[in-house]
Amino acid sequence: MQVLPNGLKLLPGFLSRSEQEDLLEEVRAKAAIAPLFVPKMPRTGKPMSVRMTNFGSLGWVTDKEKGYRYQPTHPETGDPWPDIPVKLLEIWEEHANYEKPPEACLVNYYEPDAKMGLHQDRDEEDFDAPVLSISLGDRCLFRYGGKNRNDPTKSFKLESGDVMLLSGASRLIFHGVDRIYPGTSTLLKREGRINLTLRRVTR
Ligand code: MD3
Ligand code: FE
Repeated sequence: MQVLPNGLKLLPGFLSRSEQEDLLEEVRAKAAIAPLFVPKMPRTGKPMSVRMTNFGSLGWVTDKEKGYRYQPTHPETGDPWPDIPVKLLEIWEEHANYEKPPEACLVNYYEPDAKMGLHQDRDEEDFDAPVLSISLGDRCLFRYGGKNRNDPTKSFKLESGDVMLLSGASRLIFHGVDRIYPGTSTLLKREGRINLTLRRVTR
């Protein structure tokens, strides 16, 4: 495990190819029930370039009218989110070092030209719980800074199968995805990247 500045922990190549394939298969099956949706920015309604869905008792959604929030149902189907894959619960159990299980698994799907601007994750009640991220598919350029937007940033590449743990000081750092490198992984059927983030929302 690599520990980067601000206590951000990286486990490169944590998942084997066959573990990635199994996980992807499960994500695909669950995303067929809870389809990817286009998140819209609060107030402006501007679409984000990433598409999303969620698994778990709570899912992160955003739209023009109600903004960023967690809710128990899919914004378009109105159905409860599918369960979090057991494999992901096991990874949390082993590596999160936190007594309660995750409530949300946010699924971000990046087309080759998608990105995510620098932001903090502050929509959870519980900032003591870590966030655990798993990358699948094409490589990306991940950027992170400090707790203030103007703090200097560093960037590194995240690859398919990498796991990242954001706990302690790293939990409230600014972070984003500058770009995807299309065609750098053969895991997905087409170009693009999937990121799964496990979070505890309530205390
Ligand atoms: C650092 N996702 O969903 S994962 C997000 O690759 C998000 O899709 C990115 O940022 C992605 O909010 C980055 C790594 C990550 C996730 C959550 C964090 C880094 C984080 C929360 C706090 C600090
Ligand atoms: Fe984030």
